[in-house]
Amino acid sequence: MKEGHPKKLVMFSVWGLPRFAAYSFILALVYALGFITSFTGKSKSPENTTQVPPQFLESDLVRFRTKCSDPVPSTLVRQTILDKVYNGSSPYHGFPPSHTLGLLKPKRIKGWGSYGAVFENLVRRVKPRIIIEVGTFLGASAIHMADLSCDLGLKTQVICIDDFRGWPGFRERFKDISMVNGDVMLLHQFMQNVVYLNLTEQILPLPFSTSSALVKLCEWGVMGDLIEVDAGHDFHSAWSDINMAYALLRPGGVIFGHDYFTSADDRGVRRAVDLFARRKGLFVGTDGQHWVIG
Ligand SMILES: C[S@@+](CC[C@H](N)C(=O)[O-])C[C@H]1O[C@@H](n2cnc3c(N)ncnc32)[C@H](O)[C@@H]1O
Ligand SMILES: *[C@@H]1O[C@H](CO)[C@@H](O)[C@H](O)[C@H]1NC(C)=O
Ligand SMILES: *[C@@H]1O[C@H](CO)[C@@H](O)[C@H](O)[C@H]1NC(C)=O
Ligand SMILES: CC(=O)N[C@H]1CO[C@H](CO)[C@@H](O)[C@@H]1O
Repeated sequence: MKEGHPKKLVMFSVWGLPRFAAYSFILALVYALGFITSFTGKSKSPENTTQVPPQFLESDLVRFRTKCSDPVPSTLVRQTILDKVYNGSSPYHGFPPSHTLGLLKPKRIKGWGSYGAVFENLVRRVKPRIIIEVGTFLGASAIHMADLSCDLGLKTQVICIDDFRGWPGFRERFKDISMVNGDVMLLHQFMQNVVYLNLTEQILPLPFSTSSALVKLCEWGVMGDLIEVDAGHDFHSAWSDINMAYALLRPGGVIFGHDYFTSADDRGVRRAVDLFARRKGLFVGTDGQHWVIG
């Protein structure tokens, strides 16, 4: 390629372009060549690449925090989250604000297998004081678990982790959920459902990505007696959610989740659950479409 310069120079002089234009062109060409070779040179330089031993990569994939801070008593969990996330006051205070009032339905609930027998079976068995739900959407399963707990006379808090974005394209199936400048009203419709059903003292949203919320709950010592995992259904999401959520499980508690049998991501949930159980030496039970550990 280096022989290209003089040829171009000759052609220019033949065309009789002004000297200045020709020089500028050559300057630009040389600059571009230097730029390109500097790039290709870098990527080809083996002494500048660090060889990472493969066993390090693999152990990173299975390394999760397993020990959290000392557990906060169940009676203080709600206040802990109000203080850490909501500046000490309930997010339901003054809800709904005037700018979303007209965009919400009095009640709009839709879930998937959210009323399966597994919920009643586990609430009866575990008698949870704290339920952590990873993946809430409009609150069908959270509300169902809060109702079941109330029926048993338990004073149960349900902590609902969800970014309340749904998933890309979910509005194709939920056209009635309003969107304002790209902001879908999932969080507010979920809260409206909770308000409508008088469950604001039992159910608290934690509107963040599952991993960022689970990291913080571990740091704050917020543990769950019953933990439901029902967020991302691809292998890597489920794998990370299950591992991180398990660190929050109180001794004797139960962790469970939906879609053990669905085909999403080549049965991503099931592969993640099975791998997790195998590594921990745990037994996976099933109840309808749900997996249950504990
Ligand atoms: C299947 S829905 C939950 C349904 C609910 N458990 C029920 O039965 O009514 C999954 C939810 O997980 C949430 N989600 C998925 N990936 C997430 C992530 N990485 N962080 C936070 N939320 C997530 C979505 O916003 C969605 O609302
Ligand atoms: C948090 O609450 C206190 C009162 O308890 C108030 O003075 C303060 O402005 C609030 N901060 C924010 C960021 O809302
Ligand atoms: C919620 O509480 C209000 C006022 O106490 C009551 O009128 C209403 O029937 C309750 N709704 C439900 C679904 O329990
Ligand atoms: C870490 C390392 O080997 N860095 C080298 C990368 O390549 C430049 C020159 O191309 C060297 O100067 C560095 O020492």
